[in-house]
Amino acid sequence: MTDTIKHSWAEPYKIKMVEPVFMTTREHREEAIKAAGYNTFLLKSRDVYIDLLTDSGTSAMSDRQWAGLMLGDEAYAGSRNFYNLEETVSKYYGYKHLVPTHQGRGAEHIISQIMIKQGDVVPGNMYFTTTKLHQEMAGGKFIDIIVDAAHDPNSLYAFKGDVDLDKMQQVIDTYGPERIPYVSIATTVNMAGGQPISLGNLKELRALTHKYGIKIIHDMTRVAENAFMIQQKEEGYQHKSVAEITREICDQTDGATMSAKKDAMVNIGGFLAVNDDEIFDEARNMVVIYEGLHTYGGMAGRDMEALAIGIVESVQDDHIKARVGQVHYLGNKLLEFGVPIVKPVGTHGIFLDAREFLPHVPQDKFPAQALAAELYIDSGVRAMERGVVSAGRNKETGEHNYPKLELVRLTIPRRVYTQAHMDVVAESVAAVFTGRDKIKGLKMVYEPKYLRFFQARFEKV
Ligand code: PLI
Repeated sequence: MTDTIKHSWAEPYKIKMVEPVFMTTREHREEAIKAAGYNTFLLKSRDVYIDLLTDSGTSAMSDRQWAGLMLGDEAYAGSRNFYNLEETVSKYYGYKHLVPTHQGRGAEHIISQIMIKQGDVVPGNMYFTTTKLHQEMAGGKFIDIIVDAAHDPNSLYAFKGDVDLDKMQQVIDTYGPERIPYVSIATTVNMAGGQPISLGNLKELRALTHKYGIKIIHDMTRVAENAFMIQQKEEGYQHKSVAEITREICDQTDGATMSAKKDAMVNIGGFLAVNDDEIFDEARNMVVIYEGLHTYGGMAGRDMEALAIGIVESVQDDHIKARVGQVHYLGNKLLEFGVPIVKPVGTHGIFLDAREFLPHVPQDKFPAQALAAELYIDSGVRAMERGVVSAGRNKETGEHNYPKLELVRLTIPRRVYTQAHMDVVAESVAAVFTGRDKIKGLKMVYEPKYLRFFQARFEKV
């Protein structure tokens, strides 16, 4: 890391092009969110001022990535951009084989179908929506083995993404290793509030699973952010670069699914990467059915080039320090305002604790969904529900899953917004917090079968 800026997270870039956004009135926003069924996913982006829905595919590419688009080799087979991407993945992440996919869930689909059989169980450090659904659709059952602290928004434990090794041992004892195709380990646990796993814990998990011949599949969507937190907080890693720590994380695992739309700062893309030759062979067979030929897998050549460049940029210490620094700037402002958020502050966004924010709204009236709608009405800031709506229904009983965490995620796209935008967001959240007593819950009036949070519709109760 360069030391020209010692005490600030200021951005290591300057702005070359801008995209105007629209300012709207409160009346306009009240109409817009009603028309969207109080679901921020159903708003038109034209009606949004500061878009913190997601950090997925919303980052600003660098001038080098844009230049990379011009080097697209759009041959159907054997594009040179594929080989460049393959070499980059191997150099920075260390995985032997690469199968490109159109985005992360494409890779999740393929690995789940290859590795999971009916009746299997898949332990993991908290669920992610699409990952869990693909595991279930392949016949598996997800079992949460994350440390208890991850479910407590006020626990200050530094590595809330850690696995509880006793829980892992219990899963092995209960089901037997033959029913565990792999352990699903995310770096930067999204649903826990963007919380990191420590390398010490991952190495212990590696030792335990190795004893039973169980593989580890890594959801490496935000691995560089996790590596930065290890550098900052884990004993013994202060003098290692984010790139070195990223590689060390990947080396503990047997394969990975990647949504390149996050860490790697492309607008679309992803991949499956594995070390096992046989799994690779099957994955290459499957990718041609669902994604595209194995040398493009749903991505254009130019997208693979931008991705290869984005991977290199994503592990630069100065970049990641500014990226996480901006998230922490917003988090610290909200803490100063006394707003309840998940602590410690994570790396890709701030998560409002809707239970504590709206204690008078019961979980079956969707407090986080209602809070996200109010925030939009107040300032045009678009956030996302990460609570009971996202958790879906229990596959066996049909009841809502009631997660301990009922959160609203303010997700920060990379290299897109300024410190002044963060101030507007913080002030708006504080204003909604001041008027919180008047906020009422919602009822669900339309519920899609899969991943309901994307398209569900609500009305005010
Ligand atoms: O959106 P995809 O299909 O490229 O990736 C799915 C996916 C997998 N794992 C994790 C940890 C994710 O965060 C993820 C997608 N996340 C989205 C879209 C988000 O808004 O967080």
